[in-house]
Amino acid sequence: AQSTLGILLMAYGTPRNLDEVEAYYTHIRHGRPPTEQQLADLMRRYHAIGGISPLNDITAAEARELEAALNRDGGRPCKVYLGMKHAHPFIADAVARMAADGITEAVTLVLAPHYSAMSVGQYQKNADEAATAARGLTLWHVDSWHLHPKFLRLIESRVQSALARFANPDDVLVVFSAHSLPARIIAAGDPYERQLHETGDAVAAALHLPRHRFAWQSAGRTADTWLGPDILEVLRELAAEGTKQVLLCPVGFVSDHLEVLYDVDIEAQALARELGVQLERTASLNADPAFIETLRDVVRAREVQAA
Ligand code: FEC
Repeated sequence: AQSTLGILLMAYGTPRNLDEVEAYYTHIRHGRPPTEQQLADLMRRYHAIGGISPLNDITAAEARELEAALNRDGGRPCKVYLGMKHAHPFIADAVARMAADGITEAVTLVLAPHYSAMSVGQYQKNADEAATAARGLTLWHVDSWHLHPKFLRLIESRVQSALARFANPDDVLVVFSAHSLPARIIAAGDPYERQLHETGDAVAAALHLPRHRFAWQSAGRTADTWLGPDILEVLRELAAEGTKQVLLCPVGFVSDHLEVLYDVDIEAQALARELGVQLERTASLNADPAFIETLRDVVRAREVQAA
Protein backbone atom coordinates (compact mmCIF):
# COMPACT_ATOMS: atom_id res chain seq x y z
CA ALA A 1 0.00 0.00 0.00
CA GLN A 2 1.10 3.57 -0.65
CA SER A 3 2.40 5.42 2.39
CA THR A 4 0.27 8.25 3.69
CA LEU A 5 1.01 11.70 2.34
CA GLY A 6 0.96 14.36 5.05
CA ILE A 7 -0.68 17.71 4.42
CA LEU A 8 0.50 20.52 6.65
CA LEU A 9 -2.38 22.97 6.43
CA MET A 10 -1.27 26.27 7.94
CA ALA A 11 -3.47 29.12 9.16
CA TYR A 12 -3.11 32.35 11.13
CA GLY A 13 -4.83 31.16 14.32
CA THR A 14 -6.95 33.12 16.77
CA PRO A 15 -7.49 33.12 20.54
CA ARG A 16 -10.07 30.56 21.71
CA ASN A 17 -11.44 33.03 24.26
CA LEU A 18 -10.80 36.55 25.52
CA ASP A 19 -8.40 35.28 28.22
CA GLU A 20 -6.03 34.16 25.47
CA VAL A 21 -5.95 37.48 23.64
CA GLU A 22 -2.94 38.90 25.51
CA ALA A 23 -0.73 35.86 24.87
CA TYR A 24 -1.85 35.79 21.24
CA TYR A 25 -1.08 39.47 20.75
CA THR A 26 2.31 39.03 22.42
CA HIS A 27 3.08 36.18 20.03
CA ILE A 28 2.12 38.27 16.99
CA ARG A 29 4.43 40.98 18.32
CA HIS A 30 7.36 38.54 18.43
CA GLY A 31 7.25 38.22 22.22
CA ARG A 32 6.84 41.92 23.04
CA PRO A 33 3.73 42.31 25.22
CA PRO A 34 1.25 44.95 23.99
CA THR A 35 0.68 48.09 26.04
CA GLU A 36 -2.46 48.20 28.14
CA GLN A 37 -4.05 50.51 25.59
CA GLN A 38 -3.15 48.30 22.62
CA LEU A 39 -4.58 45.28 24.42
CA ALA A 40 -7.77 47.16 25.34
CA ASP A 41 -8.21 48.21 21.74
CA LEU A 42 -7.84 44.64 20.46
CA MET A 43 -10.26 43.37 23.14
CA ARG A 44 -12.75 46.01 22.02
CA ARG A 45 -12.52 44.72 18.44
CA TYR A 46 -13.08 41.08 19.51
CA HIS A 47 -16.06 42.20 21.62
CA ALA A 48 -17.48 44.02 18.61
CA ILE A 49 -17.51 40.82 16.52
CA GLY A 50 -19.23 38.85 19.26
CA GLY A 51 -16.42 37.98 21.69
CA ILE A 52 -14.33 35.57 19.67
CA SER A 53 -13.38 35.14 16.06
CA PRO A 54 -15.00 32.30 14.09
CA LEU A 55 -11.61 31.63 12.49
CA ASN A 56 -10.71 28.53 14.54
CA ASP A 57 -13.98 26.75 13.74
CA ILE A 58 -13.75 27.65 10.06
CA THR A 59 -10.13 26.55 9.79
CA ALA A 60 -10.92 23.25 11.53
CA ALA A 61 -13.78 22.65 9.08
CA GLU A 62 -11.49 23.44 6.13
CA ALA A 63 -8.94 20.92 7.41
CA ARG A 64 -11.53 18.20 8.00
CA GLU A 65 -13.21 18.70 4.62
CA LEU A 66 -9.89 18.85 2.77
CA GLU A 67 -8.81 15.52 4.25
CA ALA A 68 -12.14 13.94 3.26
CA ALA A 69 -11.92 15.34 -0.28
CA LEU A 70 -8.35 14.08 -0.73
CA ASN A 71 -9.24 10.60 0.47
CA ARG A 72 -12.22 10.46 -1.89
CA ASP A 73 -10.27 11.21 -5.06
CA GLY A 74 -8.58 7.82 -5.49
CA GLY A 75 -5.06 9.24 -5.12
CA ARG A 76 -2.46 8.58 -2.45
CA PRO A 77 -4.05 8.43 1.02
CA CYS A 78 -3.66 11.69 2.94
CA LYS A 79 -3.74 12.95 6.48
CA VAL A 80 -4.19 16.65 7.17
CA TYR A 81 -2.35 18.26 10.10
CA LEU A 82 -3.42 21.76 11.07
CA GLY A 83 -0.71 24.13 12.28
CA MET A 84 -1.24 27.75 13.32
CA LYS A 85 1.17 30.64 13.11
CA HIS A 86 0.07 32.39 16.31
CA ALA A 87 -2.11 29.95 18.29
CA HIS A 88 -2.31 26.31 19.41
CA PRO A 89 -1.64 23.92 17.78
CA PHE A 90 1.42 25.77 16.47
CA ILE A 91 3.04 24.85 13.15
CA ALA A 92 5.95 23.18 14.97
CA ASP A 93 3.51 21.03 17.00
CA ALA A 94 1.78 19.86 13.83
CA VAL A 95 5.11 18.95 12.20
CA ALA A 96 6.21 17.04 15.31
CA ARG A 97 2.94 15.08 15.31
CA MET A 98 3.36 14.30 11.64
CA ALA A 99 6.86 12.93 12.23
CA ALA A 100 5.67 10.94 15.25
CA ASP A 101 2.98 9.37 13.05
CA GLY A 102 5.69 8.15 10.67
CA ILE A 103 4.90 10.55 7.81
CA THR A 104 7.96 11.00 5.57
CA GLU A 105 6.57 13.28 2.85
CA ALA A 106 4.19 16.20 3.19
CA VAL A 107 2.75 19.01 1.11
CA THR A 108 2.50 22.31 2.97
CA LEU A 109 -0.26 24.77 2.18
CA VAL A 110 -1.05 28.14 3.77
CA LEU A 111 -4.64 29.36 3.83
CA ALA A 112 -3.66 32.56 2.05
CA PRO A 113 -3.51 32.65 -1.77
CA HIS A 114 -0.66 35.15 -2.29
CA TYR A 115 3.01 34.76 -1.41
CA SER A 116 5.00 37.19 0.65
CA ALA A 117 8.25 36.42 2.41
CA MET A 118 6.65 38.13 5.44
CA SER A 119 3.50 36.02 5.42
CA VAL A 120 3.59 32.63 3.67
CA GLY A 121 7.41 32.61 3.75
CA GLN A 122 7.31 32.90 7.54
CA TYR A 123 4.91 29.96 7.90
CA GLN A 124 7.23 27.90 5.68
CA LYS A 125 10.27 28.86 7.72
CA ASN A 126 8.54 27.70 10.93
CA ALA A 127 7.66 24.41 9.22
CA ASP A 128 11.17 23.90 7.82
CA GLU A 129 12.80 24.44 11.20
CA ALA A 130 10.49 21.91 12.83
CA ALA A 131 11.02 19.39 10.01
CA THR A 132 14.80 19.71 10.31
CA ALA A 133 14.52 19.02 14.03
CA ALA A 134 12.24 16.03 13.41
CA ARG A 135 14.50 14.49 10.67
CA GLY A 136 13.32 12.16 7.92
CA LEU A 137 10.42 14.39 6.87
CA THR A 138 10.47 16.05 3.45
CA LEU A 139 8.24 19.08 2.95
CA TRP A 140 6.96 20.25 -0.43
CA HIS A 141 5.78 23.85 -0.13
CA VAL A 142 2.98 25.42 -2.12
CA ASP A 143 4.01 29.09 -2.43
CA SER A 144 0.87 30.59 -3.93
CA TRP A 145 -2.28 29.65 -5.80
CA HIS A 146 -3.62 33.10 -6.63
CA LEU A 147 -4.29 32.32 -10.32
CA HIS A 148 -5.67 28.80 -9.93
CA PRO A 149 -8.64 28.65 -12.34
CA LYS A 150 -11.00 27.24 -9.73
CA PHE A 151 -10.00 29.94 -7.24
CA LEU A 152 -10.61 32.62 -9.86
CA ARG A 153 -14.02 31.13 -10.78
CA LEU A 154 -15.00 31.17 -7.09
CA ILE A 155 -14.03 34.80 -6.60
CA GLU A 156 -15.80 35.71 -9.83
CA SER A 157 -19.02 34.12 -8.63
CA ARG A 158 -18.69 35.81 -5.21
CA VAL A 159 -18.29 39.18 -6.97
CA GLN A 160 -21.19 38.49 -9.29
CA SER A 161 -23.63 37.58 -6.54
CA ALA A 162 -22.59 40.60 -4.46
CA LEU A 163 -23.06 42.92 -7.46
CA ALA A 164 -26.68 41.78 -7.62
CA ARG A 165 -27.25 43.45 -4.23
CA PHE A 166 -26.86 46.92 -5.80
CA ALA A 167 -29.68 48.80 -7.50
CA ASN A 168 -27.34 49.70 -10.33
CA PRO A 169 -24.72 46.93 -10.74
CA ASP A 170 -23.14 48.56 -13.80
CA ASP A 171 -22.10 51.57 -11.73
CA VAL A 172 -20.40 49.67 -8.92
CA LEU A 173 -16.71 50.12 -8.32
CA VAL A 174 -15.11 46.84 -7.22
CA VAL A 175 -12.22 47.27 -4.79
CA PHE A 176 -9.99 44.24 -4.18
CA SER A 177 -8.15 44.29 -0.86
CA ALA A 178 -5.57 42.40 1.15
CA HIS A 179 -3.69 42.68 4.42
CA SER A 180 -1.13 45.45 4.27
CA LEU A 181 2.53 44.72 4.99
CA PRO A 182 5.48 46.98 5.77
CA ALA A 183 6.34 48.85 2.55
CA ARG A 184 9.98 47.71 2.69
CA ILE A 185 8.95 44.32 1.23
CA ILE A 186 8.49 45.97 -2.17
CA ALA A 187 12.08 47.16 -2.40
CA ALA A 188 13.11 43.61 -1.48
CA GLY A 189 11.39 42.34 -4.65
CA ASP A 190 8.54 40.57 -2.88
CA PRO A 191 5.86 39.19 -5.26
CA TYR A 192 2.94 39.92 -2.86
CA GLU A 193 1.66 43.13 -4.45
CA ARG A 194 2.07 41.85 -8.02
CA GLN A 195 0.22 38.60 -7.25
CA LEU A 196 -2.65 40.51 -5.63
CA HIS A 197 -3.01 42.71 -8.68
CA GLU A 198 -2.90 39.62 -10.91
CA THR A 199 -5.85 38.06 -9.07
CA GLY A 200 -7.93 41.24 -9.13
CA ASP A 201 -7.14 41.96 -12.77
CA ALA A 202 -7.99 38.39 -13.83
CA VAL A 203 -11.35 38.51 -12.05
CA ALA A 204 -12.11 41.97 -13.45
CA ALA A 205 -11.26 40.82 -16.98
CA ALA A 206 -13.37 37.65 -16.75
CA LEU A 207 -16.37 39.65 -15.52
CA HIS A 208 -15.74 42.60 -17.88
CA LEU A 209 -15.87 44.97 -14.92
CA PRO A 210 -15.88 48.54 -16.19
CA ARG A 211 -13.76 49.76 -13.24
CA HIS A 212 -11.86 48.15 -10.42
CA ARG A 213 -9.19 49.17 -7.92
CA PHE A 214 -6.90 47.72 -5.35
CA ALA A 215 -6.53 48.88 -1.72
CA TRP A 216 -4.79 47.66 1.44
CA GLN A 217 -6.38 47.00 4.80
CA SER A 218 -5.67 46.09 8.42
CA ALA A 219 -2.20 47.66 8.56
CA GLY A 220 -0.39 46.86 11.80
CA ARG A 221 -0.14 49.38 14.60
CA THR A 222 3.63 49.84 14.38
CA ALA A 223 6.06 52.60 13.49
CA ASP A 224 6.72 51.01 10.05
CA THR A 225 5.45 52.56 6.85
CA TRP A 226 2.74 50.17 5.67
CA LEU A 227 1.62 49.63 2.09
CA GLY A 228 -1.21 51.98 1.11
CA PRO A 229 -3.63 53.36 0.23
CA ASP A 230 -5.82 51.91 2.95
CA ILE A 231 -9.43 50.95 2.20
CA LEU A 232 -10.66 53.84 4.40
CA GLU A 233 -8.62 56.35 2.42
CA VAL A 234 -9.88 54.89 -0.86
CA LEU A 235 -13.50 55.09 0.34
CA ARG A 236 -13.04 58.81 1.12
CA GLU A 237 -11.44 59.41 -2.25
CA LEU A 238 -14.21 57.56 -4.11
CA ALA A 239 -16.96 59.37 -2.22
CA ALA A 240 -15.29 62.71 -3.02
CA GLU A 241 -15.34 61.90 -6.73
CA GLY A 242 -19.02 60.93 -6.58
CA THR A 243 -18.86 57.12 -6.46
CA LYS A 244 -21.87 55.94 -4.46
CA GLN A 245 -21.68 52.15 -4.79
CA VAL A 246 -18.60 50.16 -3.75
CA LEU A 247 -18.11 46.40 -3.59
CA LEU A 248 -15.18 45.33 -1.46
CA CYS A 249 -13.63 41.95 -2.23
CA PRO A 250 -11.00 41.07 0.45
CA VAL A 251 -9.28 38.68 -1.94
CA GLY A 252 -6.16 38.25 0.21
CA PHE A 253 -8.17 36.37 2.85
CA VAL A 254 -10.15 33.17 2.53
CA SER A 255 -12.07 32.95 5.81
CA ASP A 256 -14.24 35.14 8.04
CA HIS A 257 -12.18 36.57 10.88
CA LEU A 258 -11.40 39.81 12.71
CA GLU A 259 -9.82 41.55 9.72
CA VAL A 260 -12.96 41.00 7.65
CA LEU A 261 -15.69 41.08 10.31
CA TYR A 262 -14.30 44.14 12.10
CA ASP A 263 -12.06 46.07 9.69
CA VAL A 264 -14.48 45.76 6.77
CA ASP A 265 -17.93 44.99 8.18
CA ILE A 266 -17.78 47.39 11.12
CA GLU A 267 -15.04 50.00 10.58
CA ALA A 268 -15.21 50.50 6.80
CA GLN A 269 -18.99 50.10 6.86
CA ALA A 270 -19.35 52.92 9.43
CA LEU A 271 -17.25 55.25 7.29
CA ALA A 272 -19.21 54.34 4.16
CA ARG A 273 -22.49 55.19 5.89
CA GLU A 274 -21.04 58.52 7.00
CA LEU A 275 -19.97 59.21 3.39
CA GLY A 276 -23.31 58.14 1.92
CA VAL A 277 -21.71 55.25 0.02
CA GLN A 278 -23.38 51.85 -0.31
CA LEU A 279 -20.65 49.40 0.67
CA GLU A 280 -21.11 45.67 0.18
CA ARG A 281 -18.58 42.86 0.74
CA THR A 282 -18.13 39.56 -1.08
CA ALA A 283 -18.81 36.44 1.01
CA SER A 284 -15.71 34.64 2.29
CA LEU A 285 -14.83 31.22 0.87
CA ASN A 286 -14.73 29.49 4.29
CA ALA A 287 -15.45 25.75 3.91
CA ASP A 288 -17.43 26.08 0.66
CA PRO A 289 -17.15 22.65 -1.06
CA ALA A 290 -15.95 24.35 -4.26
CA PHE A 291 -13.14 25.98 -2.28
CA ILE A 292 -12.20 22.66 -0.67
CA GLU A 293 -12.02 21.16 -4.16
CA THR A 294 -9.68 23.99 -5.17
CA LEU A 295 -7.39 23.26 -2.23
CA ARG A 296 -7.45 19.55 -3.06
CA ASP A 297 -6.36 20.29 -6.64
CA VAL A 298 -3.58 22.57 -5.41
CA VAL A 299 -2.28 19.81 -3.10
CA ARG A 300 -2.44 17.11 -5.81
CA ALA A 301 -0.68 19.37 -8.32
CA ARG A 302 2.18 19.94 -5.86
CA GLU A 303 2.41 16.19 -5.22
CA VAL A 304 2.71 15.49 -8.97
CA GLN A 305 5.33 18.21 -9.33
CA ALA A 306 7.40 16.68 -6.51
CA ALA A 307 7.23 13.13 -7.89
O1 FEC B 1 -9.79 36.43 13.55
C1 FEC B 1 -8.71 36.49 14.18
O2 FEC B 1 -8.67 36.49 15.40
C2 FEC B 1 -7.40 36.53 13.45
C3 FEC B 1 -7.41 37.60 12.42
C4 FEC B 1 -6.11 37.88 11.69
C5 FEC B 1 -5.76 37.45 10.45
C6 FEC B 1 -4.53 38.07 10.09
C7 FEC B 1 -3.91 37.91 8.88
C8 FEC B 1 -2.72 38.45 8.48
N1 FEC B 1 -1.90 39.21 9.29
C9 FEC B 1 -0.80 39.57 8.56
C10 FEC B 1 0.25 40.34 8.99
C11 FEC B 1 0.31 41.00 10.21
C12 FEC B 1 1.40 41.84 10.63
C13 FEC B 1 1.07 42.35 11.88
C14 FEC B 1 -0.22 41.81 12.22
C15 FEC B 1 -0.93 42.08 13.40
C16 FEC B 1 -2.13 41.49 13.76
C17 FEC B 1 -2.81 41.72 15.02
C18 FEC B 1 -3.98 40.97 15.01
C19 FEC B 1 -4.00 40.25 13.75
N2 FEC B 1 -2.86 40.59 13.03
FE1 FEC B 1 -2.33 39.84 11.22
N3 FEC B 1 -4.11 38.86 11.13
C20 FEC B 1 -5.05 38.76 12.12
C21 FEC B 1 -4.99 39.40 13.37
N4 FEC B 1 -0.66 41.00 11.20
C22 FEC B 1 -5.04 40.85 16.08
C23 FEC B 1 -2.30 42.64 16.14
C24 FEC B 1 -3.12 43.86 16.36
C25 FEC B 1 -3.29 44.68 15.12
O3 FEC B 1 -2.28 45.16 14.59
O4 FEC B 1 -4.44 44.76 14.68
C26 FEC B 1 1.90 43.31 12.72
C27 FEC B 1 2.78 42.52 13.65
C28 FEC B 1 3.69 43.38 14.46
O5 FEC B 1 3.16 44.12 15.33
O6 FEC B 1 4.90 43.27 14.26
C29 FEC B 1 2.69 42.08 9.83
C30 FEC B 1 -0.93 39.03 7.20
C31 FEC B 1 -2.12 38.35 7.15
C32 FEC B 1 -2.77 37.66 5.92
C33 FEC B 1 -2.09 36.39 5.56
C34 FEC B 1 -2.34 35.32 6.57
O7 FEC B 1 -3.52 35.01 6.86
O8 FEC B 1 -1.35 34.82 7.08
C35 FEC B 1 0.06 39.21 6.07
C36 FEC B 1 -6.53 36.48 9.60
